Amino acid sequence: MQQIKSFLNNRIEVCIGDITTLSIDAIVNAANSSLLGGGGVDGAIHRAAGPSLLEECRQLRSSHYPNGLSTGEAVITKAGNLPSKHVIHTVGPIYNPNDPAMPELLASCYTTSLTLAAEHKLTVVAFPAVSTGVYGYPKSKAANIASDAVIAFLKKNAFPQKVIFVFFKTKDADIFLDNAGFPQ
Ligand code: AR6
Repeated sequence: MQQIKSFLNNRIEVCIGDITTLSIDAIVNAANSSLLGGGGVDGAIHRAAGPSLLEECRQLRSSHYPNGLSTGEAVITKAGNLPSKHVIHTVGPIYNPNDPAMPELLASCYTTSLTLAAEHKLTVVAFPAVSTGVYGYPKSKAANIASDAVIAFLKKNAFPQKVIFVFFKTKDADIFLDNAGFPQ
């Protein structure tokens, strides 16, 4: 994992690498409402975590979310064989430029994930760029929404102490930094 920038007295880091390799309190999964896995970062997380994560997700579906997890919501599980202690699964919006609810739904992914982290007193949490892959959210717009949501949350809450934005590709990290609302 390569750290390229930090902000807000080191409470925010921007890194390039594979989120599944992080030994921290929680990594966030850009899941779908089924919670039963998929491609992209979701596929990578389930592959690295092994079958116990899928089993816990199956149980959550039958106990709490028979119709799936709604867009903008988040749920926390253990992390199976991953080096991280927990996975926070959130469902980003599938991008639709004509739907005015998009920014609010994407911001909600970050805020509900961070609320769970705070409730569990987690110190370090990492996010992938939710919705910006298969779900097609423009990376520049998503950068602005994600950074604003995280800054607002951290200013109001002591936990988590640190949030890491993780990008798989250097170019995505550059787009993020160009469009994020971090104080320079
Ligand atoms: N570490 C960090 N970032 C990653 C990794 C990784 N190992 N792998 C991919 N990314 P996506 P979405 C980046 O498509 O748009 C799945 O099928 C990737 O480069 O994973 O929210 C789910 O099951 C991109 O920037 O998530 C859903 O059906 C970002 O993660 C759907 O895709 C998000 O891309 C969710 O789509």
